[in-house]
Amino acid sequence: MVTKKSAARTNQDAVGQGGELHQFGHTGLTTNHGTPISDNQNSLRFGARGPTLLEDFVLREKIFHFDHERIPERIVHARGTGAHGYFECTQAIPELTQACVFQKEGHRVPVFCRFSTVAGSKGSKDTPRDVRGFAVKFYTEQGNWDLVGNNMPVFFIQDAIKFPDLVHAVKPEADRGFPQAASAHDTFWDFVSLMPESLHTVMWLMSDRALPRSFRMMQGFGVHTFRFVNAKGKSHFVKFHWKPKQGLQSTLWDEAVKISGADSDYLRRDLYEAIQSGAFPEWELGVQVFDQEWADKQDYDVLDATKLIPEESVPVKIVGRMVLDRYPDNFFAETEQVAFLPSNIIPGIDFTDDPLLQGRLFSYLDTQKSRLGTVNFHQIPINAPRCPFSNMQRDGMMQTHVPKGRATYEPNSLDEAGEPAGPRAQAHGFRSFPSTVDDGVKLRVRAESFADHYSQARLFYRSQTEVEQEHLIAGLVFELSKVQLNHVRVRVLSHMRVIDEDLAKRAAQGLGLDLPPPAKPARKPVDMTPSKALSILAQKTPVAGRMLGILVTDGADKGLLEMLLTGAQEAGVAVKLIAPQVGGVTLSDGTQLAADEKIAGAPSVLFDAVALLLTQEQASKLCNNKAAVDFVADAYGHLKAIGHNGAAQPLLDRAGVSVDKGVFVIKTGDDLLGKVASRFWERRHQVDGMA
Ligand code: HDD
Repeated sequence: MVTKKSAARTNQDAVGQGGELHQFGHTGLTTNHGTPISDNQNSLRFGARGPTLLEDFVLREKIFHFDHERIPERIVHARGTGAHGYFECTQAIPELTQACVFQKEGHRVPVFCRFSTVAGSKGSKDTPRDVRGFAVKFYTEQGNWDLVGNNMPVFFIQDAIKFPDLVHAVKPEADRGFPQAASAHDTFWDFVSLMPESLHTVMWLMSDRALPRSFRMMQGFGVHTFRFVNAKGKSHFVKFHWKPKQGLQSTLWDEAVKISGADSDYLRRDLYEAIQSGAFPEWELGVQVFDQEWADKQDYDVLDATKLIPEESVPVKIVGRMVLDRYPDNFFAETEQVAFLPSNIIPGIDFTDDPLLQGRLFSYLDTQKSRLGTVNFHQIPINAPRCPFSNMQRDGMMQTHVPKGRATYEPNSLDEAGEPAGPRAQAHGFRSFPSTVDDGVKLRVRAESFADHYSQARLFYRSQTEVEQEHLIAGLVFELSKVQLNHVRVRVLSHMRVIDEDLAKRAAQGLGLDLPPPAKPARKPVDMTPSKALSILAQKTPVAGRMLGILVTDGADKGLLEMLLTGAQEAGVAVKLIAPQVGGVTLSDGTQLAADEKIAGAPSVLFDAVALLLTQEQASKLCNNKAAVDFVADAYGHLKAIGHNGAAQPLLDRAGVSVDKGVFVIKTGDDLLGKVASRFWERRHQVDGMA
């Protein structure tokens, strides 16, 4: 439906910045060229049952535009979702950087943030085992700064020249076109096992980090080492970290598999619903700052993107916060057309010689031309800077600016004749940091300081809790069981032996294979001190932002339900009511209550914890409802809190639930709400295979 508002906006956008706008007040349906349309239901034909006429410009324009609605999807990170918000400086750091966003506490700039999976195509699911993209565009007064990161602090390769190989290896296999959005196949494991530099990131990929419960509950990392440069020209190295206020949380593998069947849009819906309900997700921005002297003392090279800097070695200093408070008005115009460029940088921040970063500086600009079709993609509203911008670049497809005058070159002296001379370079403009290079020899080589591929893979594994190690090994065993080439499995195991002998042994056991001899590392790994910051389960996680599923039937106790609803609201926990039918139920006092979902459409994998408010009669009836039995059995199997009203016991029995700390009769709202973010790990021994 075309509303007055959207019609007016179409006119405005068609003219764009700098153009003249002549509004004649169209408010109804028109063609793209403004001709009013009288009939949008019927094409123009000769007689009521006769042929359609070529003359029908309304039909032809409509179909022509429709035929071209799709643009090439991103080669990686095709499936994503985004939101608008703001970044606020909470700790000014002018001594470190002159970047305008960090000069004054309380200073805010708008941002657009896009989260994504990496390997899957645009129509794939939200919850595969995968790295997640975490890209933020800051619209600053000094131009756009894009921090194009991931939810893992390290990357698979050290040099951008290997990126096409990595992506080809993980994407669906070339001859058969599958598997979609999955690393569990021959070509991926073949490649990574031949490229030991990938092993550290492979550990992250096998861990719970690759199965985030929500985009709102994952960290973000700039990955590379960047530079801060202050007003005096002094430089420090910096790594960027996003830390979610919502805490960290992942799904279990069995849960992720079932979520992808129940709701392939799970993560994007989660973000949408949170923002629409006013529960705006928030992250702190932290920086790890260090200098060359410190960098020179490390066993690893800070320019190597397969390495992280443990927070215990260089603490993360919090300097700002990002709040996402507005979902886009239009998915295509904003989320799809947003173009992130690591080369979008502002004075006060600079690149380093990290060879992966250097390659990215080329790739993103290039890809936007192929995706968005024009060198003028920066004029699309979501990409345009919010500060004035002006230069001598001209023309090109889809030019929407209408610059005036003759000043299309520089230098010029047109001003001496009273004509506009156009923009000039600015004294305070961006200046690259005058870094020195090691030597002047032109070579295709990898620095010796990039040679250790195992120490940090070991650090990561050993920094995980026991439960997380179990998950990592299960992930590895699952993926290698999907690999069909035995020599590839064996090669992976040989690397695991170098990373950690116990890890290798348990993986080999899971696969039913003998342990091969260990791989021969180019450089002997060192034992680094385990880092708590690398574990998800070692962190505290709040209940606010979680989702409780309440299963209700006719006759459910209204008082108990109200207590839960009030408690949830106070705790910032979202609630969905699930009933045998979406039309709802009649509560104990006769009140009619509409449901959000029918049981079969809302399995418990979609919730962090569940409550069962049933009458005994209804509970017995639900014992014959497979979706209801699975609802309870899965919540139990996925180690979630199950609060119930006692009368639900027949259904609990039918689902094979035994009482433990996480299965209880609700007496106060806090009984359950305090446990919404918890998993009852000790239960995993009872439900082997699901957790
Ligand atoms: Fe990349 C997209 C993150 C290495 C080439 N990348 C893309 C996106 C994210 C990242 C989050 C999606 C942006 C969006 O939401 O639109 N990429 C990373 C990180 C890397 C990395 C954290 C390593 C530290 N990427 C990387 C390399 C290359 C690329 C080494 C090429 C040499 N990446 C691309 C790309 C994409 C992209 C092909 C696809 C769509 C796009 O750029 O806009 O150019």
